[in-house]
Formats: sequence, structure tokens, C-alpha cells
Amino acid sequence: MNNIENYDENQIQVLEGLEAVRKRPGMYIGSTGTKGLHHLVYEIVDNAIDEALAEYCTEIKIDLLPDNVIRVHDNGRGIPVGIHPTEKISAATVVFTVLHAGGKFGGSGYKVSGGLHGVGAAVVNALSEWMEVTVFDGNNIHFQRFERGKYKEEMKVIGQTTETGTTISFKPDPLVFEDVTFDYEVLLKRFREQAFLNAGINIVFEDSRDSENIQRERLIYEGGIRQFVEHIHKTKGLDSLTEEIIYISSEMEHATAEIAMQYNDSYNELILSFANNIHTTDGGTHETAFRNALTKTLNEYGKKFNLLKDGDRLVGEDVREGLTAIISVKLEECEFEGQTKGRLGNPEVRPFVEKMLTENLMNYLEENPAVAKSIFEKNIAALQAREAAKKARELTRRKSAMENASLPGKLADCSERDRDLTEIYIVEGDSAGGSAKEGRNRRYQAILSLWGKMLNVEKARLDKVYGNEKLMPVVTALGTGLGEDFNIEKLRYGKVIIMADADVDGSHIRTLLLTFFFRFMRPLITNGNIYIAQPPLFKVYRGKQFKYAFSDTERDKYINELSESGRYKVDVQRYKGLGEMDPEQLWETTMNPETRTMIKIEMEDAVKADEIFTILMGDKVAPRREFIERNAKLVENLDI
Ligand code: TTJ
Repeated sequence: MNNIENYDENQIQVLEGLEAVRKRPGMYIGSTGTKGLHHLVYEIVDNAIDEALAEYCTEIKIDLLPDNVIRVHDNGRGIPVGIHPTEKISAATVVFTVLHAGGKFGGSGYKVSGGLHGVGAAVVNALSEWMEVTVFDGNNIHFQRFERGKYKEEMKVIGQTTETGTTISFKPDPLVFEDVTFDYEVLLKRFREQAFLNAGINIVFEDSRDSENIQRERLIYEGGIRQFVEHIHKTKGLDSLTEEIIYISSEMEHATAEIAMQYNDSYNELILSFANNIHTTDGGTHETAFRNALTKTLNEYGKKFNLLKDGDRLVGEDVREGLTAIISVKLEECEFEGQTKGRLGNPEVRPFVEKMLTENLMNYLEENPAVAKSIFEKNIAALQAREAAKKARELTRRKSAMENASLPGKLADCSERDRDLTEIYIVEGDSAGGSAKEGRNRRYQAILSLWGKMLNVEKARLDKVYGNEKLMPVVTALGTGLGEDFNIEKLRYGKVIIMADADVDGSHIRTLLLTFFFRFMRPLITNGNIYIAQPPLFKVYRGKQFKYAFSDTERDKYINELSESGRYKVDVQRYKGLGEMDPEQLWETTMNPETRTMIKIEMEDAVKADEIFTILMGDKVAPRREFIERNAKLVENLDI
């Protein structure tokens, strides 16, 4: 029987559903860029993790095969293959063809269910060039193949077996995704995270795309999120303040919560929160509860043991300096809020987590006075630094008021007063700054040239940032203030564009500025104000005809096009720096909104920059070497 030709009403509905996914993939998976591509894998793997959490499966094997084919296998019960009572086809077929049937399959009794947006296996199927489903039910091997969501043959038995489990293989559709190449590190990071969040789960990940260089990793962490904290400190090369990792967990009727935390010798906080194994990048009730309870408990502790001077009070910033914490809650039903659904909304979580932390942390501190002492000393040092920063800030304010020169001299401002229509280019180096100034549209484009030695924000607290000759002009030009003073309402430009050369120094300045924004002006990133300008790398020309290329591939393509496969001579000019372009070229290629391409910085990019920064600027050699080895290709491109 051929289902594509024998439409019945159900089948038509199903196909229309999957057609909708193919028409608007972004609505279902966020984007058709790399993020959306990787999302496909998580969507499938999450189902196997659910089976493991239900304790029916002991191992999940994920293979990244040649041609960017993904294969996910679990040794669970196997997706049910019997005929579905209303759809009249195999239940497994329903899972892969009916939207929103994935994950829960009509109340299979799973307590928690993952899936970033829970879009389900049918969405992945619709966006795959092909997908193959194999189910082992202990007796028979069942098999079905789909192409772009459609099937020609129903689920059928292809052999016998004594095993149980599910294997899904699929190849993302190159007609849907801009690039179908998976990033091993991105996938590994996500699987590792899942292994930390689900203590004891056993994930084997293998990348055999290159037969000469097969990479394989077994991820199993009996210590769960405690080992997550340990891993972060180790890979970042941070020394822990205390030996032990504080671990607190609690369970109530429909929810569990756990927290692992430890201080280190840096000044940065890293709080990662999760709800049902999904990273809540914008926090939410669980994270708010953690922050509140932490500040409250440490103040109470200080009061109780007379460790705080009269009138002194620790604020959130003080107690989070140098803190790494993982918060993981698992709920029957999560409500995700905000534009990117990155914030947990469930109100009942807040009192639950607050109570759990307040009670248990106070007990812990009283039972471990030596640990409590180191933590408290660190908090007090942070409090003192905060007060020093306040003084430095007031001094800078008074100074700039007296000098009556509130905007930096290196700023060539624009005339437009409607902020949303304006942009500021932050440019490293005077010659590039000069070209940009001449080439710009001065009505709505402002140029700020940077000069002087960059502050290593890694090692500096806020009090050192005030008064830094390189960063202060940025702060003043943007108008927002920084740290706790930051106010996005005061932002003077709609877009903040970092423009630097495509070389070592350029990527250095990009990383530094992104790290600076990430640490001290984070809302600029979450609000989507930060961009990276993309100057071309090559000019390919034949006589008066020319094209700008932004990558090696593009260069080769244009050489081929302009030479008409070798019939004409073409020349290639390589731009080493922005300064080599004249103002008109810079405008045409990099600054003209009609023709330029820019990268909009997302939180993930900033987190990555911050990570790169910590490792490369930190004082530990081993993690740096390891990082460079692991990311040899990346580092070569970024040249940090
Ligand atoms: C559902 O309830 C009856 C027994 O089997 C349960 C189930 O669905 N198990 C299951 C699903 N195991 N593995 C999957 C699964 C694995 C992958 C990789 C992908 C998908 C969509 C489901």
C-alpha cells in the first residue's frame, strides 16, 4: 500500500501539519542556522534520556556518522509499534508524523520530560532529508523510512531479535538548513551537561565522520551536578576556595530541586540554572529564589556570629563574587516565559527553593565553621571592593563634571536624536577610525576610536574599570553606566557595533570588548544591541568588475565566476586590515546598512567569549594548553 497516493483524511491532515513545519521551520526550532540544526539532535536524544530517567534504559549511544548523519540508540523498551486506536497506523508512525505527539505519547507515565520546546520527533522528521526508525521489541525488529516527513511503506517487521530498544537515524535536510555540518564540541557540551544533570545516566558519543580521526567520549557522572561544578573549575583553571562542594537537595510531591555550589579564587559569578534539564538562560523563579536565599542566609550568619560591622550589609554581588553554582529543578509541568522562553515562570518553585536553601545552608555553615569562615571572608572582601568602587565612581563623576567634557574626545557623534535609528561603531586603531569617520553617514552613525592599553578585566574588579583610559570612553559614549548603575534607558545608540580587523589583534579586541560587555553591561547583550561588523577579506576583480568576498570559499567562487572558468585573468586583493580600505570601500562593504552583513551577538556568543577569555588570560597554563589543543582550528581562525 502506498500512503502517499492513498490519501485518507487523517493522512492529509498529517501531511499538512508537516508541510507547515517545512514552510516555517523557525517557528518550530527557532532558526535554520546552526542553533536550529543542533536542536534537531537534542530533540531526539531527549526522548532517549526520558526513557533512561524512567529507568528502563541503561545506555544511550549517539553517533555522528559520515555525511553528517546522526544515529541515536537507546536500549529502553522501544517505542510502541502497535496500531494506534484512533489514527489506525503504528503508534511509532504517529510519533514521527503527528505534531506534538513526541515525548509523552499519551501519558506514558514519565515524571519529567525534556525537549527544548518539546516540539517532538515529527518536527525533526519533517526537517530531515530522510529518517529511519528501528524498534527492537524483544521479538521483532520493526522498521520504517521517511523522506522529508513522508513515507511510502508502513512500519514493517524486518527481522527477529531478543533485544529491546530504539534506533533513530536521520540526515538534516540541506534544503532547510543553511549549513548541515554538526559541531562536535557543541554536541559534546550539551550531552555532557545532560549527563551531569542526570546523575548516573550513561551516554556514549562518537564522531566518526573522519575515519582517520574518530573521537569518542563516554559521559557518566555518578556525582551529578557536583561534578558539573568541579568540571567548570577545572576547565577554567580556577582554584576552589574550599575543598568541598556544597550540595543541597530536596523533594516535594511534584518537584525536586538540587543545588551544587563552590567558591573559587576569581571575581566572577557563574550561576547556571536548569528546569527539566533545559538551560534557563534568563533564570526565573528557581534562580531568583537561590539568589535571595543566599544573600539572606549569609547576612543572617554574619549577624548571628557578629562578623558584620555595624550598618554593613552584604548585597547579592558580594555573596556571588567568585561563586559557581548549578541549580536544577525538575517539575511535572514547566512554564517557560519570555521572548526566547528562557525563563522559568512557575511561582510555586520560589518558596520551595528558598526554604530548602535557607534551612540547609544555615545548617551547613554552622556544622562546617572552617568553610563558613573562608566564604565569609571572601564576601567581606567583595563588600570592601564594592565600597572602593563606589568611591572611584564618584571621583570619576566629579572629575568629568568639572572638566565639563562629558563625551570622549575620540567620539565623532551623529546628529540623529532618535536613539533607535542610530548606531555607534567602536573601532580599534586610528587609521581605521579615520576611514570610518570619513566613510560613515554622519546623520545616524557615530564613530568611537579606541586607543591605549586594554585593561585585563579578568583580573580587575569594578573599581579598576573606573578610570581605565580605554574603557571609560566606551562607557561614557554609550551613556548607560555599568555594573549595578547600568541603565539601558540611558543608552545613546540603538546599535553598538564592534569593528576590528580580521586578524590576531582584531579578534583580541573583540574578545575583550565582548567580555567587558558580558561582565559589566550584560543587558546590552540580552537586549540584542551588540553587533560585530564583518569587513570583507578579499576583493576579487577583473578589470573594472569586482566582488567582495567574506570567506575563502566565497573568494574561490568569485574567482571562478569572474574568470568564467579560466577564460579571463582575475586578481585578488587581500585586506589585512580595515585601514587598507578607503572610506568609500569601507562604507560600501561594511557600514552601509543596505549592503553590509553584521553578526548580532547572542548570549551564547558572549558566554563563549568570556570562556575563551578566562582560559587564555588566566594564569593557569594547563587549561590553556588543553583549550588550545582542543580548539586548535578555532583558535587558528580566531587568533586570540
Ligand atoms: C513509551 O511507553 C511504552 C514503552 O516505551 C515508551 C517509549 O516511548 N520509549 C522510548 C522512546 N524509548 N526510546 C524512545 C525514543 C528514542 C529516541 C532516540 C527517539 C524517540 C523519538 C523516542
